[in-house]
Amino acid sequence: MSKVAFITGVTGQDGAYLSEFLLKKGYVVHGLKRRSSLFNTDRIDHLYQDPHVDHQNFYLHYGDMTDSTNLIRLIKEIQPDEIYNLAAMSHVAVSFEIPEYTGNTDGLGTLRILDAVRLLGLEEKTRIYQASTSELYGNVQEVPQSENTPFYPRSPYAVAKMYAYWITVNYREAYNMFACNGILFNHESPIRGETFVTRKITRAVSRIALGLQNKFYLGNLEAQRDWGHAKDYVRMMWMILQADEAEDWVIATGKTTKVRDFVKMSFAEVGIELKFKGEGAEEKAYVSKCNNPDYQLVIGKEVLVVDPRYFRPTEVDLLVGDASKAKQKLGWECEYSLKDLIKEMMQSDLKLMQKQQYLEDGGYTTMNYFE
Ligand code: NDP
Ligand code: GDR
Repeated sequence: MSKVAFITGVTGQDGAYLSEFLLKKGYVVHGLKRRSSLFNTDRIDHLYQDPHVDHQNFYLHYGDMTDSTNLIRLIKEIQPDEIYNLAAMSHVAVSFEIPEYTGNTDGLGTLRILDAVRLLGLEEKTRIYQASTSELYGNVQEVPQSENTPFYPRSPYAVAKMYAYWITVNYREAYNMFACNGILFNHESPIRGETFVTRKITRAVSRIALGLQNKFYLGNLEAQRDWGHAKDYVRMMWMILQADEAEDWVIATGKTTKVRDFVKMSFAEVGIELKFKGEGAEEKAYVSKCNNPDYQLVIGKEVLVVDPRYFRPTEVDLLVGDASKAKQKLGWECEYSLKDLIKEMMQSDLKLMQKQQYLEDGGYTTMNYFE
């Protein structure tokens, strides 16, 4: 019999990679999808199966993390062996704009999943993975951060995720449920949301190299993040639920990089060198060398400007994770380096931007570029 998984947040970056991973392992996968006015299934369209044919193993269900009765009904119908709770309002900066909604979805949403499993008497059958985050460390108390580092959340998102973390631990201890937190550090990919800093950078650098855009704007260039590849991280989500005991796990590469250096590395990937001038809100970056004959960039051209509108009311300055426990006990290793990740993201965005340009040149579409 195939195992059955229920993934909330199936339309997101991790939901898409995890669905693909579990389907390859022979799982039947059920995903929770919010109703939206557009399809919003781009990341999982390649997995879609016609519901009118037999032997379907990938199903989508309408639902929302703020709707308890919907979650209870779905879990009752699906009877999952494993639940991966990935759904969240996941943008830290946006959580300052919509803090109550973020608390409801990211914090109480997790309780709704746990309590549905308990109410339905599935405590012994269903294992639960909770998408916890390095944002819990916030104002860091220790470098690198491990499972034993104290939390100090610095955004409504992180505070909501802190509730989710502890309610997961509490349900494990109170009801003997197999419920685990994966404390994942930043992980990216070519299908990362366009407003997270890595994807914003690789999209903008691609457009600048192709001559489709002059410059772009970022906030804090000094922030340091431990960036990995989403494919390595979804594999670990699965490993966490196959472990002998329910525990909490840090997943990270152990290397940290400044936003500024991610920008440099992305430009370097297409043969462009940058020079930074000024400080803080005054900082700008210019082209200092262009080694790629395909790109006609003038030396001295301004390509990046710091815009304080992207600064956060409270920032997380330095994240770097210690994943020794996962490596030793579960044998997890990253397969991708940061350089591999940037190369893959740049190649993908260059192709995407060229495709959009062809369509626009042919009069088939208007290009939207949101920063
Ligand atoms: P995304 O933002 O790409 O995806 C979030 C998913 O949650 C989307 O499918 C979204 O649906 C869904 N969602 C949001 N609100 C609701 C709601 N109210 N009801 C139902 N579904 C909802 O995030 P990632 O894939 O990057 O991250 C997955 C999880 O891991 C998140 O919980 C995130 O907070 C956490 N995390 C992510 C890290 C990272 O670096 N990527 C690191 C650590 C933790 P829709 O498509 O309709 O918007
Ligand atoms: P983060 O990711 O907040 O770490 O949360 P994000 O990519 O948004 O920011 C990383 C760092 O870059 C700085 N930054 C900018 N960020 C954005 N988005 N846009 C900008 O223009 C910009 N300029 C500088 C930020 O200030 C920050 O320091 C991600 C999400 O996936 C969370 O859901 C997840 O929990 C954590 O990673 C781990």
